[in-house]
Formats: sequence, structure tokens, C-alpha cells
Amino acid sequence: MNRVCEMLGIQYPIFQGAMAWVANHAIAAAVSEAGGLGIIAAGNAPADWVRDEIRKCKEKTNKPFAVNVMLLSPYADEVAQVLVDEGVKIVTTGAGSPAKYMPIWKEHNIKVIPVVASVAVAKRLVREGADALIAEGCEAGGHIGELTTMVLVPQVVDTVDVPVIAAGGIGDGRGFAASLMLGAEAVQVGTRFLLANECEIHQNYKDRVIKASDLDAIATGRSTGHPIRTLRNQLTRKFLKLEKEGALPEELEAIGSGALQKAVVEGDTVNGSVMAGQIAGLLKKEQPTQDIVDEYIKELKDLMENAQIKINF
Ligand code: TUI
Repeated sequence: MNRVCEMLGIQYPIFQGAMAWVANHAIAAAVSEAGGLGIIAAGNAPADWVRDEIRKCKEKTNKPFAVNVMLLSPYADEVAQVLVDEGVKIVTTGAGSPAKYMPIWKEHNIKVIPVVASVAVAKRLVREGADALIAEGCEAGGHIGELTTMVLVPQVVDTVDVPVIAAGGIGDGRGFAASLMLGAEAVQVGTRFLLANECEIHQNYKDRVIKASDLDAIATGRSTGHPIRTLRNQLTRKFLKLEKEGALPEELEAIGSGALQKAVVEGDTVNGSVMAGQIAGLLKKEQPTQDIVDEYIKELKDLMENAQIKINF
């Protein structure tokens, strides 16, 4: 047991990353059933879709699960209310500050766990009532900040008293062990769960992740102020060319809009946005969700018990 497992009532301190268009009730329920924390990603979806997914998740598991609110969504206000109405107990947030929803969520005893990418935001959100923080490094896929997991996690850990969950680049038990060394009390895993059998994305997306090499997960959109990490393809080449030519942020955002859905649902990994983290290069096979969770735990335990790292200086 640790503080995160105790607070949330889960067996293992492994969160499944809230990947927009990807993380529906199927993968969330599977991760929760496997002993971790499954998370439904509201992404840019309307509140009715989120309500439906929450209900389906409850049918599949009696274990705790969470819902993630993507704060850039036009439906964020409605989704925030649906979580209250449906009795969701754990909320994570991303891509902004959840401050305006904090009072109503706390009033309903919801545990609020925002994703942060900097120390300043971490400090502010704890003051505003966050129960824990997910410190996400820029190795992660999707919308990213500036700092790596290696430097972000210990700085956040030293700034706040609430538990910190490390995210970004954690692809196996070695990343899990390293995160604990940095002071994190849990990890959040996104990219590896793309390859879970229970993850209902297009097969082309999974194949592209399996084929990825270490240098394939690149950041585009730094000039728009909303950098996004995706796997290299025709879309990223077009985007980077326009960015170099000084295209306007609105022009660039327009190219990106709808591109994630195109990759996840239609399987267009050439012109779609194949969001994935830098650890994609490590991942070589599809597996049942239970096996993924079990492997993280087994590798972590083996490392903690048997690490033969001698210091001779
Ligand atoms: O949110 C993410 N990753 C995402 S969201 C997403 S959906 C999307 N699609 C197209 C365009 C934009 C988004 C895909 N990937 N990760 C969590 C995260 N949150 N990373 C960084 C942050 C963050 C950044 C700034 C959190 C808070 C923040 O500042 C808050 C403040 O108060 O200033």
C-alpha cells in the first residue's frame, strides 16, 4: 500500500493515461479490473457521450475508475457537472487549470488530480485544493509542456505535500522504479496502453506505434503555444514546413483539428495525428491489459528486490 492506493482504493499505483478519442469505458474498465486506475478521457466529446461511457464503465467494473476533463474542450463546463451527477469519485484534468470546478467537485467529495507541467502551476493547484498531482514530462504523447519527467517530477515532489504521480516516458518496470526514485508515489501510463487488446483504436494506429523508432515521436506546434507530440508522418511534415514558413497559429490549428479522430477511428496514420510518447520505440507487441499491469508490477518488484547496482567509488 502507499498514499495513492489508499486515497483511491486501488491495488496498484498505476494510472492509465487519459488519451482523447482513445480512452473509453473499455480500456478504463480493463485497467481498473487489472488493479490499476482506469480513466475515461472526455477529450473534446459532448457531455452525453461522457455520461454514457461512465455508465458503461460501471457495468463492467465495480472497482474505482476516474474521468479526465480536458480543459480546452468547449464542453468542459457540462462535463464537469455530469461527473457530479453520475457520482464519479475521481477526476483528473489536463491542458489547463481546473480551479473553477474545484469548489463543486470538493463539495461532492470528488478526489481531484490535475496534470501539471510546471512547478508554479503545481503549487497553485495544491493551494486551490488538488488532492494529488500528475507531473507529466514532455516525453508524453499529445499536448505537452517544456520539461522532461526526469527534471519535473523531483521539483514538483519538493514543492508540494500531496502525492505526485509521474507521467511521460514510463514504458516498463524500469521507468516505474525510476519514477519512485524521483519521489513519485505512482505512475501514469499512456502509450503502452495503446497496445492493450482492450484498447479499441484502429489496428493501423497500433501497427504504427509498434513500428515506431526512438526518434519518431516528435513535437509540432511549438510556435502556436500548444505543442503536440505525435509520430512522424505526412501530417507532421506538412505542419513543420508551414511552421517554418511562419504560418499563423490559426492556420496551423486548423490543420490539426479532426486529425486525431482521423488516425484513431479511420486508421489514417498518414494524414492523421498519431499521438504517442517517446517511449513508443520501446514497445513491440500487443497484450491483454492484465498482462501489461502485471508486467509493470513484476518488473518493479524484481528491480526493487534484486537490483545489483553496486557503488564502488
Ligand atoms: O492534456 C494533456 N495531453 C493532451 S490533451 C489532448 S486533446 C487536444 N487535442 C488537440 C489540441 C489540444 C489538446 C491531447 N493530449 N496532458 C496533460 C497536460 N496538461 N500537459 C500539460 C498540461 C498543462 C499545461 C498547462 C496543465 C496545466 C497548465 O497550466 C494551467 C494554468 O493554470 O496555467
